[in-house]
Amino acid sequence: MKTSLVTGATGQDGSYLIRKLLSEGRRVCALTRRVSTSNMARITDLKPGVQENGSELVYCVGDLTDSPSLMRVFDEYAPDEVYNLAAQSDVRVSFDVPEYTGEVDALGALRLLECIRQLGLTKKTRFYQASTSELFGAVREKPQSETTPFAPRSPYAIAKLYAYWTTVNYREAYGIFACNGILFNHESPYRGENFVTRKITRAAARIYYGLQEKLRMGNLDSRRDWGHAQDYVDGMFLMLQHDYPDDYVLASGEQHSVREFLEIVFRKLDYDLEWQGHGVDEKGIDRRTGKTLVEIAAEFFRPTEVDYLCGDATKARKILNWRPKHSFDGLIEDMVRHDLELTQHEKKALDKL
Ligand code: NAP
Ligand code: G4F
Repeated sequence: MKTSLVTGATGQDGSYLIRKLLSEGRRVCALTRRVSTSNMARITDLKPGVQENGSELVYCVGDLTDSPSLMRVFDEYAPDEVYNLAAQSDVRVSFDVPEYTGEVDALGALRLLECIRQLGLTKKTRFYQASTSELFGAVREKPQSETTPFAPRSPYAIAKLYAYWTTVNYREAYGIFACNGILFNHESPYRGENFVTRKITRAAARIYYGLQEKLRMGNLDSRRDWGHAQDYVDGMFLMLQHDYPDDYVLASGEQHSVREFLEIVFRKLDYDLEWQGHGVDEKGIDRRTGKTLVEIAAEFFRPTEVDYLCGDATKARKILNWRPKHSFDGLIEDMVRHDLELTQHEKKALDKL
């Protein structure tokens, strides 16, 4: 049985990837870190031990800022595959904690690759690095592909750039089967509530059920290429099963503005947003009731923004036969439906008080 180590196991992608790997019959070592409140919400249903199909799940504790903990895990499990998903992944927050972001996102990847090298696993262990479309930053061409020059615009993207090149370097210098997945934004009902799509679907559902009055937003005009996380973890898996290591863009090839995303979500809940005013004074007002549902708040703007991302995933399609199954509207449906259900439960619990 092949052993796959997943860092960032408690995150959005980790929670989908663990399920995928278990369904493929792997022994999965899910790396979690010590935090003061539970971080297991997305994977509470995944119990350790041998699963029904014979696969196995093991939880191990480690932190990307702590080499000894990583060495211990590699020494114990000698994984056949490592998916490095762990990161301080919030771009805006990376401006507040730039050094920590570098520790986890840049040096964290280096520490894992050093475990492979120092423990003599270079011929055995395949390595996936969660690289990002944020590397393209102030984009040099549209759409962006594997050959588009990088121009990072945040401490997060700069840290990820270091990890990207470290992955390439360890592939070339030591022959490690190491791949970068340059993934464009991917969302799901498991997306953290700090990211814009989930913030919107969660707030819209709360407004719908009368638990919240309005939503405070940052830059509505930035454009992103949004896909569904489930499709993107399939792509990560394909990269490590291929005959040779390489770097791939995964993207939907469609892009939409934050404003459009808001309008579609609210329309699904029977609101009809009309925009009035400019800059931080702009408001989103429901045409039917005249109520202000969206306001702008300066705190959600970034010192430097990535205005436009749209990916070209031709290489992944041709070489890995990767194709996303979810449409943009299907993604929004999935998220809205989930958050309506979640909020309905919340409301029922509150009504009982
Ligand atoms: P996420 O939901 O924020 O999950 C991040 C994971 O990293 C969590 O499990 C978190 O643990 C863990 N982590 C954070 N700091 C750590 C540390 N010091 N040591 C060990 N684990 C640590 O992110 P995601 O959306 O699943 O993304 C997965 C990866 O893909 C990230 O590397 C992200 O930067 C990258 N990426 C994401 C996207 C996207 O659109 N989602 C696009 C491109 C690239 P806790 O649960 O304990 O906080
Ligand atoms: O949802 P976001 O925070 O995602 P962002 O910055 O694009 O980063 C995500 O995708 C990257 C891949 O390209 C990953 F590497 C990264 O780890 C993360 O998963 O913001 C999307 C856009 C930005 O332009 C932001 O300025 O939405 C804009 N935005 C407008 N109002 C907002 C808000 N973003 C957040 N988080 N909150 C707002 O209120």
